[in-house]
Amino acid sequence: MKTQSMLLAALASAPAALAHTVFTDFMIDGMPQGDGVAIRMNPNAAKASSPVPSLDSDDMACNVGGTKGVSRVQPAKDGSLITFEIRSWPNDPTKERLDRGHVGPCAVYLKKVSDASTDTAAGDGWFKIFDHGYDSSTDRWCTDEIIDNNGLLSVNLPKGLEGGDYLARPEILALHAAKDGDPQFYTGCAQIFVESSGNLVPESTVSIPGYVKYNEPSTDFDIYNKDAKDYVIPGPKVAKLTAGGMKKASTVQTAGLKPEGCIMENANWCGKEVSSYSTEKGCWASATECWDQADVCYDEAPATGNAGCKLWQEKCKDINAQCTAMNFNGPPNKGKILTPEKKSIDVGKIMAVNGGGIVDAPAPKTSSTKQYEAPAKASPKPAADKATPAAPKPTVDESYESPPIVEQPVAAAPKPTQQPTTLSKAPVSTITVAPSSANAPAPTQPSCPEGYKCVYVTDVEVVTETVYVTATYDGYKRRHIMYRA
Ligand SMILES: [Cu+2]
Repeated sequence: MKTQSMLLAALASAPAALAHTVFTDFMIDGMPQGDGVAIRMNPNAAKASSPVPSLDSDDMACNVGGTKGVSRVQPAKDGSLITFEIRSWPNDPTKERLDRGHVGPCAVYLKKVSDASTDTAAGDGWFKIFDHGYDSSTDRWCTDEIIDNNGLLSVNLPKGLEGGDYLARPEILALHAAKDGDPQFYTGCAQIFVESSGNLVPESTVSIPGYVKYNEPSTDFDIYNKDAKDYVIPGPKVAKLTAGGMKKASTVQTAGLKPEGCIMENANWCGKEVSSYSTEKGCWASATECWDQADVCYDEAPATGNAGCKLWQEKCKDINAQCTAMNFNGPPNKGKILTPEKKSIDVGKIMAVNGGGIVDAPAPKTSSTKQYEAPAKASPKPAADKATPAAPKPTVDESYESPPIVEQPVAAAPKPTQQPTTLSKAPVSTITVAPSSANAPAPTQPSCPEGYKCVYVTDVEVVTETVYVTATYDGYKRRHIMYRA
């Protein structure tokens, strides 16, 4: 007993977190919604990238703390492409997305809710729209696909879904410690509003938690001694959809929109213009208004950071400077939107169209080394500024009819002629584009198609790396403004 408690104490004092991962943000049709915007994330920034602590807890639905929603709900179109982003360092997309030692399947679930910002998420109502495990033809797991796609997991919403609020839940299961009773689930939820006049609903749903348990073939699989091609993905099959929902002419989002007058965003926080002033007293009062909002911004900043708060702080400093210079006519740049403009990005490989599995899109041969460009939200001048949008914004081809959704994922793969234009328009790379960290090709490998760079990963290596995650304000010190009466 003593030994055990000593061990526990040692564990408790061990360095904070391993390099796991977390869903930090998402894109709709390639457009970044902003770090932490409309995303349910573990509110404990120091543990944000940890796997869900227990498969039996409500944390399985939308991650730790995920029974509580955030204020924003982002509009998506019928059949929109939703791209989830993972990061090992939640506030730094330039770093590793997921340690290569994490191998396993991934999936995306949806739940129709009446209010995505208040729904408690846990419980029945979830249905799967995509999953992918191991592909023996390429010897790659879903995690390999995500890692090699810059941490992006893209799936199309099934076309014709009943419109309204949904929680969209990506899931990664890392199996490296599954045989030791530690299947590591990574999840989170995006709060979306689907603008659709469709009436498709799932034929059946499952409860989360409950849909997967410990000591099942999917969660205690020994990746080191078993053949990966025998692996069975956890949870239900991709849901069959059936007509049966409320057919409405058109659904209009009424809640969760960006608040009026939001001139600066940091995750779900919004800065609003301060009161106009023309006197010394008014100037300092408005400065206080500004700093008070900054306080809230920093307090509410999720693990993705406080870049927006820092920009907001500059505004407050400008007001201070005005007051000090006895220029009592402001605020400066009144009403100017300070949120850096969001630009659509190339999301790379589209993982699934209506549950069809990884889509081998015909990549244009010229697009071989398209590198992901970080949204650079913290900087007012994104690196991609000069260019016309890096990727043509994927558009939904109205003539495309989604293939019938059937239980067998292979059968659901759309025929080449039926592929939606999202696949052919965007410069999608199917074959791995070598990231700088890629391993050298192993000696005996299948040949690489002409015009592509191929990277073969044959060894699964568990790398345990210790990193320190801190939730400090990063240089920010609370500013107390002397009110000069
Ligand atoms: Cu991990």
